[in-house]
Amino acid sequence: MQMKLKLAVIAAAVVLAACGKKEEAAPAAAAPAETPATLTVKIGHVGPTSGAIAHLGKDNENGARMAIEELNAAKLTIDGKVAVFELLAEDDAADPRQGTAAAQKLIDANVNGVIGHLNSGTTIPASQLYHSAGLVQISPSATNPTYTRQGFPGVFRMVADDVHLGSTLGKYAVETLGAKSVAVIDDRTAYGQGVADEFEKGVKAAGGTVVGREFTNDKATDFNAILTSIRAKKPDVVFFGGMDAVAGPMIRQMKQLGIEAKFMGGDGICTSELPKLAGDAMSDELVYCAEAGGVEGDQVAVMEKFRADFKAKYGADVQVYAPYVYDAVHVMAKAMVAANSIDPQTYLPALKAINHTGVTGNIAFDEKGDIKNGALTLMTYKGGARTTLAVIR
Ligand code: ABU
Repeated sequence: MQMKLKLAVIAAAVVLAACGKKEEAAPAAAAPAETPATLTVKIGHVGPTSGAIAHLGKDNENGARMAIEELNAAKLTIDGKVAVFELLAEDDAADPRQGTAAAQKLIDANVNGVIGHLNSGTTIPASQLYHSAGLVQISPSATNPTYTRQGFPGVFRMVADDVHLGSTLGKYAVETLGAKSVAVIDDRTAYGQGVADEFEKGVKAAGGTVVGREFTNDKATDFNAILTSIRAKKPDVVFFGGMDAVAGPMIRQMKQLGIEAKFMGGDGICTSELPKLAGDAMSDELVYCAEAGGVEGDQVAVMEKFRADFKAKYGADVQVYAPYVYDAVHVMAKAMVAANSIDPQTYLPALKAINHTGVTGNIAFDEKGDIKNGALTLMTYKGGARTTLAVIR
């Protein structure tokens, strides 16, 4: 037994010695490559990705996704770390209550900034919550002037507002289309009513007459009663303050009722989708509208490339606002890099001072947060596609 025990001890010692020798003989392992520290940057986005204008909400959201992918590929450094941008996308269904619920969700998730919302009716109430939470918000498309007139330091708008939009369209109706009388319909939303009021003022200032004012809502599909009333007044132009999902069926019903007036609207109807929504009622040069932004000169090719890249990536034409969302994400990131911080209150001064040439042109904001030197693009539809008539500043 004793001998067996001795042998076992010797065997164990040999194994241990061999192990030790092996370890000693192993070449020194190379130090593992240091992984650079990362910083997660949460960007909130809100738009209506469900409901009648989901096509517009998805357009916006894809604009944000495209920018986020590019930012991540660029491996920007903020505070000595590689910034990893994360998109937190929420749906507000263009409904003011869902808008504030979505805003609260993003605030609770501690986002570092918000791009949105798409509609004025959701953007304005949500802006109160973002302001109270100390967040920065850039709306790519809400055009009601109230948004930037509340005295909130953290609000920004990428496009011209309804005062600019409505008054320009009113003047255009009288002076260029030669309208002597117009009828006005709005959908009673913050955007629709506001832009229609400004259109009325523009028509009157240019010497035109408003022969009728009617109301509908943003979910309506039957306009027979209001269009019949308008037909009796024989206007040269029917202006609609609202979105394309309502404008399309309205244009169809105008044709059914034999109304031959031109149809006008703001940026809410000035979409790639409108010809589909209006169907065979969409004849050439029947509809006039304006996008609340625009590019000229060398920037046209930049915008065209963006549109081609967007279509290749998402299999859909840009509706209206995707390029403005894309630029909004980029200017927010640029301000973070300039301030070397993702804290909204720290990068806010850099955003206020931003000067960036994006796909939508030069981006700088005035003291209220509105785009400086904002453009409008007047458009009509020919062959079922948007056709630019003029870019106006
Ligand atoms: N600007 C047109 C659509 C968005 C809005 O409600 O303002």
